[in-house]
Amino acid sequence: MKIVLKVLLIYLLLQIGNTQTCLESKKLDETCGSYCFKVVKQLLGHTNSLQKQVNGQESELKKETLERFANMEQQLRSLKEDIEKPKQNLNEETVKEFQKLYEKIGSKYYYIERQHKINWFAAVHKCHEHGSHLASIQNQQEFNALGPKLKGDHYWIDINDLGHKGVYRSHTTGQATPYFNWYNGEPNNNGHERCVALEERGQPTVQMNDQDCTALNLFVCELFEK
Ligand SMILES: [Ca+2]
Ligand SMILES: [Ca+2]
Repeated sequence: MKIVLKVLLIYLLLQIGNTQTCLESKKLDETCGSYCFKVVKQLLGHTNSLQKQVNGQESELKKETLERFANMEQQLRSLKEDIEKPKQNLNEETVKEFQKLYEKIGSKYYYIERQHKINWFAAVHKCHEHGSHLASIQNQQEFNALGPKLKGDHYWIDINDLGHKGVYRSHTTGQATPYFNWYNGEPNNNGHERCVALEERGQPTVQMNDQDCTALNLFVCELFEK
């Protein structure tokens, strides 16, 4: 009899689940008899009480989890700031180091690359990395000061006619180029020549020639005026 009762109790607990309703109590009473009903009812009461505790703990757990997520998000944000900050400082430091390489020639500061030859676009980028721009010669005085420093090779400057063929502009300002000093016969737009270099052709100083922008040349960067 005791075994039958136990099996029945387990069955009923499984069937009834978490919520006790009047209907279920009635059904239980009919199925189980009054003694059994009293015992099972107590057990169900205990189960419900446990369930409430579990529900309470679940909501606490949810709250705690949300708080943890918020905390993690804050930590990630702060970590991101920490990572970006030194990078910014490093760039500023790098720029300062690069700018030590600039020399005053005439009234402006220039960096003359004498080893690595790159195309015009890469030269634009390289000067930007220094916090400067490709040399933008404004007048005869600047040309006279810089020219003698550029020996034996081709050096990119900021003049180009990439926008409209034959209309030369300064890449630095986007404005029409204020000063030219072309070799005789240049610019000749030979093939696809849209970028300008200073070059020496056995003359006492360099002069301008339009070249293919993908040609590999040395280059001159110039610091922005403060
Ligand atoms: Ca041209
Ligand atoms: Ca040319």
